[in-house]
Amino acid sequence: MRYSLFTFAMAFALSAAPALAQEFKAGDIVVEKPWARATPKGAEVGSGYLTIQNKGAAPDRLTGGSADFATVEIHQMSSENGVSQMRQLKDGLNIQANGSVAFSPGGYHLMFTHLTHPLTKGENVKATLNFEHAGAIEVEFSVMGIGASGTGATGGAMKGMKM
Ligand SMILES: [Cu+2]
Repeated sequence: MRYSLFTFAMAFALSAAPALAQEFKAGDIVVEKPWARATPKGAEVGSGYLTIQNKGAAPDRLTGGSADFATVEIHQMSSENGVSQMRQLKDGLNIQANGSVAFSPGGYHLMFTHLTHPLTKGENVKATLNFEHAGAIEVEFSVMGIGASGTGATGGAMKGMKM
């Protein structure tokens, strides 16, 4: 009996973090842990998050992406005078030499517009990211709950609907 609670906690932690596709690489660029939020039925937009690492000695640039389930845009959410706003980064996003950029709710995100179907928790969806130097990288987003704030064990926590 003394291990039962521990076992339960472990099982819960594992179930709260569904199989995550971990790393996708091309050249000096490594894309880690892409995840997306599930979308409510009828929603036309969704959002995706990941971390991009540049292991090279020269800067690179994420210039855009594509997917068969949506149009992929690079967005930045920021807060000015307490008002959240987001804008599309039409010129892409610079990734410093030996640097990394984390996409997360409330900051950088990939915006999936013109969704052809809702994103359902537990599924994986594929997209291609294009880098100026590293080229195209096909990545797979793990779809987390609608209120998910990250890929950790607290992924199901409701933290508002920031994108
Ligand atoms: Cu956006």
